[in-house]
Amino acid sequence: MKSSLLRLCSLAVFLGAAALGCKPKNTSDAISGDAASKVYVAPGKYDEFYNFVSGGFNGQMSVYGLPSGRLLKIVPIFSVFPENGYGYSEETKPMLNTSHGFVPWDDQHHLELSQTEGKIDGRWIFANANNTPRIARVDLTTFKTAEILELPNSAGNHSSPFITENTEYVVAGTRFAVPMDDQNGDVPINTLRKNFKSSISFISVNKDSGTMSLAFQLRLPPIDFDLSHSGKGPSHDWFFFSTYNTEQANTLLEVNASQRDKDFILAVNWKKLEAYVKSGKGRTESAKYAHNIYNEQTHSATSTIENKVLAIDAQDLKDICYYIPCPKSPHGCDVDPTGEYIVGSGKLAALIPVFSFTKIQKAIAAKDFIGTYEGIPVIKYESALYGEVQKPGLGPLHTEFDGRGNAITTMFVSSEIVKWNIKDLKVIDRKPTYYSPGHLSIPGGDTRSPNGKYVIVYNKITKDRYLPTGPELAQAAQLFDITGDKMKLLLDFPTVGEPHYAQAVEASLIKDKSVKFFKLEDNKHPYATLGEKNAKVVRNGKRVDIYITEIRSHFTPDNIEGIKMGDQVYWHMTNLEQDWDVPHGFAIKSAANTAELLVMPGETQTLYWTPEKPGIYPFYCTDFCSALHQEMQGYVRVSPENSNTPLSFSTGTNLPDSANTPQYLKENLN
Ligand code: RUQ
Ligand code: CUA
Repeated sequence: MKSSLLRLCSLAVFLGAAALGCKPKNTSDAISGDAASKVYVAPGKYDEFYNFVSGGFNGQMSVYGLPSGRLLKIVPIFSVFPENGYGYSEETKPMLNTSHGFVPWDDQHHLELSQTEGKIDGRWIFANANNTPRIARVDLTTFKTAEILELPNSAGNHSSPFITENTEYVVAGTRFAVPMDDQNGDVPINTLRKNFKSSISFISVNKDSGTMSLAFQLRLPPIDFDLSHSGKGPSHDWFFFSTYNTEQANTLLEVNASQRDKDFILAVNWKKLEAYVKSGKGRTESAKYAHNIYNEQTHSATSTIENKVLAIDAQDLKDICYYIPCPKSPHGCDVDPTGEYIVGSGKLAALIPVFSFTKIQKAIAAKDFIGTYEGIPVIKYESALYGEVQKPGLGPLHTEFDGRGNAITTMFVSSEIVKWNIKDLKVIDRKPTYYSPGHLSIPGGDTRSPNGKYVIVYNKITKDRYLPTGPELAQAAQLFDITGDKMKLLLDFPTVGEPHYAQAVEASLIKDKSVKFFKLEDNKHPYATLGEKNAKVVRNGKRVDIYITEIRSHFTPDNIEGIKMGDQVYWHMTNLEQDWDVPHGFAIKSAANTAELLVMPGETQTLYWTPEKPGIYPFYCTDFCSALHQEMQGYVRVSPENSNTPLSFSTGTNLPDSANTPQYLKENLN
């Protein structure tokens, strides 16, 4: 206990001193003279890259253009989004359904673009939710969340979503060890070592449709997975995971999970594992998890609860899993473009170990193990090690590659990025960042073919960088030119949410495939109204379906009477426009928790409404769609439950009662 406390104290002193001591002094010095022209994208011109940035605690993904740093879009994934009604409309609510019910907010850390032969193919981007473990697939033709798959037997889904080179699998490692879902979880917390397990989920991805399915889960000893990356080229069949808490502590991990000098990188031969599963080696366990799919034809999501998972134990398979000791609580686990070098970044280490895939294979063949950890062989550190980067900086977290034989690593504690050569492990350059960088991203920087033009760094702390905005400050991204030996800071801009991992890709791979509007003739929504003449209001007992259309600049119908108290009203809003960039909105007064919609051209979205008292309720369009946008409005009348107001609806025919015409209008004064 005493030694634990001592360690904690010395660690705190070390981290504190480093954070103070290394804060760069003169921040303006760091900017090179021609920086502005390098990031200037003239009005009307496109950026060269899309930058997809995780939102952290906002649960969304944001999309920026690079090099300008212009925010292009926020794509809602795991949290409701009032900007476009995601999670509010009847069609999108099922996307946020889980085995625990509707979850409106999650924590999104990592993004991974789909790949073909180790190169980004621009089709989909995968995202993880940590808190209620899920993996999502975003379609890059619509920039919409197309699918969300919940993961059973997992908690704090951090080590995900990392993919194999042909997007065969999306892989997700659990952060927390937990009792398995089909076991009694009512056990003392300090029986972790006996009653808890860790799992890695393998999610298969359909080559054509992208549809995901939980193929199998690998069960492992109860240690925490942090990050991962798949092998490439020669190491294609392998997956690598960083772990921490090999101490198997269940309390005060800050101290108790920093006891051992080394934790592990776990190497998994997923190809062999897949073969074992195909030969029937798994067992079926009961589990409960949601699988949500958005259908672009019906413009609607469905949520299905699955109830089985195939599980397979690492300890039973002697040639699948190997632990490699890695110093000081490794965080990032990054594989270079050749697939030969695996970089483990120990958060508390004063060096960066680089492992060699060839040496790992030799060590496995020669059984060069120092022992086993709960039945899994542990390779001797020196036998797996290619070499160590000495004195790289303090607090290495993440590494990306420039495709020219160099790696760039973020140093959280010493607030810098450090460029080093993979072959000779020599530091080439270091540049301060403002402050405490987490992830970094080079376009294609974790694939076989990076585009080494820029690195963009995501900082955790901004302090004095921008105008103060109260206690909550934006995080910052910083863009560096990395084409020369020396890295040059070009731009720094605030971001939304808290970025963790990000990906970037040449815009040319995505921009021309972008959907401009949904074709009305393809709209298979069961409540679509494909022309104004089809607009109607249909009563079925207490349920009222309003088939309503929007086109510049009116609703059909825009006068509705005969709605009664106790009715369950569904406003099915179809946007009839067939042109790019003409959404219409919908807002109705006092519509409880779903007050608004935003509907894209050709799309149908539904707002559920239960009137709260008899009266007149105005509704209007919320998106400035034309010069007469402000005129895009209407009324609905709600009568008592027992009234006999007939159901009626119209646009343009329910003219004002002439008995009440004001004199001014009668005289037609202008
Ligand atoms: S993490 S700042 Cu959630 Cu990827 Cu390293
Ligand atoms: Cu439609 Cu404004």
